[in-house]
Amino acid sequence: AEASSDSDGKPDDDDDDDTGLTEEEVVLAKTIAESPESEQSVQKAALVLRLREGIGSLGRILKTIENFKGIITHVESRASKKEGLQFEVLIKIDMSRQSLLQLIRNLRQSSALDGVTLLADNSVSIKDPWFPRHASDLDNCNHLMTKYEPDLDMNHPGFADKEYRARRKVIAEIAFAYKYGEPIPCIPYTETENETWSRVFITVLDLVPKHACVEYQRVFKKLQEERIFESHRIPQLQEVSDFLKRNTGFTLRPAAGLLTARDFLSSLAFRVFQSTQYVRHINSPYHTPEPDCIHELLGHMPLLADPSFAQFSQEIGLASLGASDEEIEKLSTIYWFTIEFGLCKEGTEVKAYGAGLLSAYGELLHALSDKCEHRPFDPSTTALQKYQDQEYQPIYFVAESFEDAKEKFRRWVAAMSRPFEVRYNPHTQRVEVLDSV
Ligand code: HBI
Ligand code: NLE
Ligand code: FE
Repeated sequence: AEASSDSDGKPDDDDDDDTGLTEEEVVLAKTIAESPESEQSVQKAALVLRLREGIGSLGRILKTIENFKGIITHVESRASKKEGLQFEVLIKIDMSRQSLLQLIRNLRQSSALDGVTLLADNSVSIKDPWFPRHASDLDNCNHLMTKYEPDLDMNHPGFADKEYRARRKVIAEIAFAYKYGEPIPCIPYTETENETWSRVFITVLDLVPKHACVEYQRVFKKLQEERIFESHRIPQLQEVSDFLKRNTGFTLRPAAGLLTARDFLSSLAFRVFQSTQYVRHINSPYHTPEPDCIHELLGHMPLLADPSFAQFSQEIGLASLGASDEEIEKLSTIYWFTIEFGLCKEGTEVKAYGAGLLSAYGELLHALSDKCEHRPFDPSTTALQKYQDQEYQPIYFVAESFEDAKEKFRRWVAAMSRPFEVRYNPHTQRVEVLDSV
């Protein structure tokens, strides 16, 4: 860029250390380097290296790139006009973002080099952002939010409980180590953990007939008949995942905690639900702001086994792939006020279908009382509603039905800015990208 072409006073016309890549591509290289998603996935990158002492050191440098597991696809060198810098070398590499960043750090320390510039490869375009294309790509989507960590948050009920914190670590490790296709490890839950489950389960069982929507009740019964839901023990994620698979094709994968909204939503596109596996602290059984497996199991599982609801969930996921940050925020808000805290009409009555209500006895009663406000679900206004996740919600949105919510959601998504369409192919289990321009 840089000083030399500016200092000679002439316009910067593709001589010197400029390799003919546009400014746009350089910006793109930066966004790739900064994007949080694709740490493990292989990407195309191009580096311009300025060699200090002739081409002789190139061999060593290529070796270094190979050591960092980069696959070199192109090498081009030319003499530099800059004084003291004898060669400039353009190297195109396929490698994971993480290794690329390590490589660049390593090269910058080399005395043989006077500079390293990262450029984008022409084949990477802005219209083609990275997002998972197959459920196995979700192995790369494990980015946690730094929220509700019992280790870090003094208000967490587990903060002062050393044993609880150690337990959370063990269970989180299982999720971090998990890879697509593996069975979900079984957790032998402790007596205390099963006791916490029992308390919540019994209260929910009591309220379901009156307050839960019929779809929830239907699957809940089925789960009881199949002895997956029992009051004395926490179901294992694997058996619940098998149950979902038989009913709607949804499966579970273990999540270490609260994922970023982008990672969390993208899984839904593949009918994969990221489920925590740890249990809330025994001291706060009836309400916790963070998701735990009691919330996932009692709140989410019944409706993920309902075909219409499963379809709605997947469509939110598909809409999130390649969406902008602002759109992700809106989709999260819609997720929040439907799947998490949604109410729906049933004849003249209002029932709960949101998982955060069906796993929290206190809030379920609150949501159906006159202490809060009910508004009709309408994606364009619901998507803009601010919310907090600490206390009971002051506002809930009421859908006419799942079918109606889906219809309205589809019309709203169609107006999103994405320059391409995505479609899930159930035969290959891949997301296909269709250019619409
Ligand atoms: N991560 N594990 C997990 N569980 C959630 O329910 C969850 C999440 N990350 C983000 C998130 N929910 C919300 O932003 C949703 O509104 C998308
Ligand atoms: N408040 C819910 C519960 O206590 O079960 C969890 C909500 C997670 C978003
Ligand atoms: Fe949830």
